[in-house]
Amino acid sequence: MLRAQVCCSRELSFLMEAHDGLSAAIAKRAGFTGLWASGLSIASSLGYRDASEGSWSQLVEVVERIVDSSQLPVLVDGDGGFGNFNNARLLARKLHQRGAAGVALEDSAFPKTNSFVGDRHPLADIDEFSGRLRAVKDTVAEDFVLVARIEALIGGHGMDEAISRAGAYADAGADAILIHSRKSAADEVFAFMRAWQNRLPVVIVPTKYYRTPVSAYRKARFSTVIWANHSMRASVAAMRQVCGRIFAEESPASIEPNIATLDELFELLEYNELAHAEARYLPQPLDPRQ
Ligand code: SPV
Ligand code: MG
Repeated sequence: MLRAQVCCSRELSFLMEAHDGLSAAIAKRAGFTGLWASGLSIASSLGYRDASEGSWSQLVEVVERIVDSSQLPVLVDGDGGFGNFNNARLLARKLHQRGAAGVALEDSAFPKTNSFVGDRHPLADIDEFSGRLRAVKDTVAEDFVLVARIEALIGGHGMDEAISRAGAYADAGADAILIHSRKSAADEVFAFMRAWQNRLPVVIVPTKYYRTPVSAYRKARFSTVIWANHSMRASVAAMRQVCGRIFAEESPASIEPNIATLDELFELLEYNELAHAEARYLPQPLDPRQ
């Protein structure tokens, strides 16, 4: 249950990025018990920029594959909800229908810019964004987790703004707060945690401050850490290398030992289950000896 992982557990929990059914299956095999359907990673895998270029319906389609192939609780990066309260509640309802366990909505203005791109990060109006949260809460089932993501620190609006937004979003019914920071050290998120006093569980995304050991997050009583884009970035590095080598050498021979075998792929996606099902459900050929 995502609710247990994000909102209710006393233990620090982890969500691993997935951007398609394959990356979801790999994360599950590694041992992760919950996934983050990353907007950046999904956009990248579709060849879009993380700038509201993909549509909400494309997101919903990808999330369905992530859910199906992993059967894990999935928290979806819903950006700002793709519009106003009406678009946000429609998105949440569709994500719920496709099996997602929750959505994170961020208070950036539409069209969004990835938090690590540029310096121009206007925020949504606090009351208007709170209305989006309320609309989602009023629309989807009780067990669907709503995370309110605050971009005030990313946009340089300061800690007071971040705290006052967190308070408003808690009042609007959010189940947890995601506080995002682009600093290379974790000071900002720790300062937020001290000021916030755990009024709601707090989720973090240590993409830039990756050197901080997770023991520090446990001690500070964060609820959830999201590893937001690492499988996608790993695949970019691997695909670049493979494409470059095959192009240059006009042969895959030198990279063959370093890539997944076909048998690994078949095992990962459970081809044996299909073989068993075929034996059970397809008419079987007659034994020629009979
Ligand atoms: C994502 O994974 O799309 C996120 C996290 O929103 S970040 O890219 O760090 O903003
Ligand atoms: Mg995102």
